[in-house]
Amino acid sequence: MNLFRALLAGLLLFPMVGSQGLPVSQSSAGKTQAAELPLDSARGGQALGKSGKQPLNVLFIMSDQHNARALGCYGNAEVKTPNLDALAAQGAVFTRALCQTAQCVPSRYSIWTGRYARSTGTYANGCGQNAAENTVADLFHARGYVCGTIGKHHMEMTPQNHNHGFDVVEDPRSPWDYSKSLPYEQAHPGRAKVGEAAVPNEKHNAGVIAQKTVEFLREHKAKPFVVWCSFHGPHSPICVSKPWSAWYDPAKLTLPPSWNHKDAQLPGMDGFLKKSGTYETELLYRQTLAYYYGYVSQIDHNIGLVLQELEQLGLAKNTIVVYTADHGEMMAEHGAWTKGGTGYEATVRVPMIVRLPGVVPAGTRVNELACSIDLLPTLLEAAGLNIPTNVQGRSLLALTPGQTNGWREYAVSELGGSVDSQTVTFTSKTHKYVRFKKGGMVEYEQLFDLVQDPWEMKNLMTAPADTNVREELKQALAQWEAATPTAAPLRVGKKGRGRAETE
Ligand SMILES: [Ca+2]
Repeated sequence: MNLFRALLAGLLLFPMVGSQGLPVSQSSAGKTQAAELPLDSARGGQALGKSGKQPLNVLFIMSDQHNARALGCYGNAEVKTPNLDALAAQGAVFTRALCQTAQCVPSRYSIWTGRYARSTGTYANGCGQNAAENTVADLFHARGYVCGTIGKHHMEMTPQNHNHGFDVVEDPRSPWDYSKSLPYEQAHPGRAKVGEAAVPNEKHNAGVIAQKTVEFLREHKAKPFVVWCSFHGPHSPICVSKPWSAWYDPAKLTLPPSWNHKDAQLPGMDGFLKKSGTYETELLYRQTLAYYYGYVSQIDHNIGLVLQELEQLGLAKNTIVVYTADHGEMMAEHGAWTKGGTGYEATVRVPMIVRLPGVVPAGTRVNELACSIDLLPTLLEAAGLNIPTNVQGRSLLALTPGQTNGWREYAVSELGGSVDSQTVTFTSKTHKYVRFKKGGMVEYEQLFDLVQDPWEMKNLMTAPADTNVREELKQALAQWEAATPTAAPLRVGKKGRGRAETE
């Protein structure tokens, strides 16, 4: 048994079994009714009172389009993220965390279900969701938890899917209405609007979501709860309130080394760059980076307010806190903003921080490949609940620094309307293979040595010296594809068809 699990076993009142997770209770054939689910542990919601222990709460904080390099705790000395840095110092930072789909809806659904897009059928924005899937809220709600989602969820919420198990659904403002309602300076022409917001933080979307989350905590502090606090930013429009709008001097910021490197052969690159906006000068990159950092800092401030409330209510010691993003942001890498359908680290790598008092030692840094689909089983194991057998991620509590316990060698991200037309990014600890498919045909490939070339500026696909690595990754990808259940796309709408049409 590793360190995290040993500490968790001491905290909980149930036996631990092996390194593959807790005993499972559910068939992969479909959703199990709540009544069929057995009690899991002394800490689970229905077992309240039997053990005398409080159940574990879940505070899941996420943002939209946060490049992992834009965080102090991930090594950036220019952006100011004191609250997330403090959270990281109190728990674990997963330095190599990858989302499974670099697009809103499929990535979020993968997080909620612990499953790949090709297995749920929610491949892209515009796809529906299969109500037979179990989401995080379905699973915790069945144990007596009150589950709330505050802010961006981007899902279909219907009577048929019981709001995916959420008792409370609040999305205070649509981000798109919000973008239209606020004037902003145009730092550059193009779709990705950038500038100073006309409203203070209290009326800014980020501030409103934090306040609503605080209100949820106050109202439900006596119950076991799961709250999803989900910010719309730093996704564009990059509209930043004072004072954060003026925190960063564009002239003093460091652009990523790849800002002037563009792969002209990359499929969809023209449309991608057009969508990013028009950046004729280095100054425009710098100005946009300054506002992006400002938006990250504004969100960090609001996360601080939520964490402060958790502390003041006496809930911090008994709440697992997670911070992540649905995907990254190009952030000037390869000349681009937003994300497009690429497999670059800027878009598929995400921040991932987990604080679990008494279980995850402060200051832990884990360099193994972590995935967004690992978060659901992590929450379930931490709370002492069963992990359904069809969950494809693994609890991160199996990891201890320096002790990998047979952890995965590869991580997969995919993006596109179907398995025949998508970008697949297949990452090992040292390399990355990216395959662009259209209509069942491979139209482009990339291979990067992430150790020698962390900014991905040298495509090694045709380098003779890297033949073995390339073939190893392609074979491993083929094995993964053969072993992973594939569902038909669920109603791919207009937005979900094209790689470049991402949100
Ligand atoms: Ca998104």
